[in-house]
Amino acid sequence: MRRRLILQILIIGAALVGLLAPFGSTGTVAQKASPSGKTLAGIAIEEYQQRRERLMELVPEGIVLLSGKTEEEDSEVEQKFRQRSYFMYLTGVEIPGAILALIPKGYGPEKVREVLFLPPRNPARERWTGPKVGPEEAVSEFGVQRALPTTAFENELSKMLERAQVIYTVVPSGPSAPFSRERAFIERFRQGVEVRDVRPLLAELRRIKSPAELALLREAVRITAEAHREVARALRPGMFEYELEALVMATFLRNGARRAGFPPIIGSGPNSTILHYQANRRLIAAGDLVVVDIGAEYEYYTADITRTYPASGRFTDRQRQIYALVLGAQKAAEAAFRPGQTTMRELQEVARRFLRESPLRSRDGQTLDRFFIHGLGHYVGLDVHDVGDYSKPLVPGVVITIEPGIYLPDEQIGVRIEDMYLVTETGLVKLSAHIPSAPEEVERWMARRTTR
Ligand SMILES: [Mn+2]
Repeated sequence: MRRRLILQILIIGAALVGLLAPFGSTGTVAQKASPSGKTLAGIAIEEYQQRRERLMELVPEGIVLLSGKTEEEDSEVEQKFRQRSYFMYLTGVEIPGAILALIPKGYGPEKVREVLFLPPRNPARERWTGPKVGPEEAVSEFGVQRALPTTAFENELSKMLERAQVIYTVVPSGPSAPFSRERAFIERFRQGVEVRDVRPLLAELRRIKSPAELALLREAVRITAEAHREVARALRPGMFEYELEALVMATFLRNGARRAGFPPIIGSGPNSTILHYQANRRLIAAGDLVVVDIGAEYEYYTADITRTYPASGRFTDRQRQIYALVLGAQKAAEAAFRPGQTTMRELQEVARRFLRESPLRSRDGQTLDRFFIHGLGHYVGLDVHDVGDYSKPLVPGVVITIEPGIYLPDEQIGVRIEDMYLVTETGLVKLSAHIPSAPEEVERWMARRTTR
């Protein structure tokens, strides 16, 4: 339920020289999948090659230009580097300042079809940040056809453009787009060349997850389930919300997650009714409900799973009624699902109707669907709110959340239950099914709490 900037602007050509940042470790989950034995962030380099090939098939008449993330220029303190999701999807490369060019028709005497531009190596800098892959090593390390220093980019680009009529890239959008460096760059090359947005094409590729991606997502779910178990065992009145946040983050990192896929939401009492509550500063009181909406990011794939806990270990009657209704809405959506036919919007309508038909009311007599104030779910993947068209039927290979919620501020009752599902040929597979969600199961889970 958090709105992240999932479609961050990709740069083409801007900031050709970036500082070098840590080159990420490779994972263990999907390493078997690579004939060459080489993986980048848990995905075989052959799979990255296939992704680039599939994109090139979609744009035979054009070229694709994508820029990776550069180092934050206005940040006082170095941040951990996270590659932009679109760039990561096509390359697995985590070197700041990289640029990818795909030329389906090929260019130059060798008819090269893919070029990765990397900042030249900087030995003095590497004393600080560790050895980096430079253009010389990139062909073997990353499985790209050709690698060149970013200093050669403009020169090469004019050769690539000789036979292409269309540039596919991430076209900046939003209020600041006209002032962006990306826009200025596009304008320079606009003469005689059409610029189109590559995002819809990439979003459709990213919507369907490969077996290797699913393995990483399952690991992210496993780690997130661990964190929920720790929360259920530790939670009691008199704790601060941030103590649970600390437990969650420790569990993520201890289990090999790179980071949280989004800031953990630990909302108790009145905060349980604030959808994107992230301050996590409140002292938890007896009788509170505590919404815990968390997701570990394993390699680049994030989980997103919410449970709502009674701080005292038992739901009150009213809390239990609301909780059961939310759970019922989730089950109604599950039951209505038909692979390859149902859309997210239809599921949403099923859940809404379920809430509307309940005899339960708010204090002022309204039906409770009026207090389900967000969408029922979303795709999950490289981004927590992953890309993909929501008007399309949910086909095998997509991974979604189903997360109904009811928020009653004047009763300090907020309940959200969120699980992750893989769509298969036969229906939904609930990836987070092993995390208790029935009210009595949650209470039993919490009853094993350690006493202090
Ligand atoms: Mn979510």
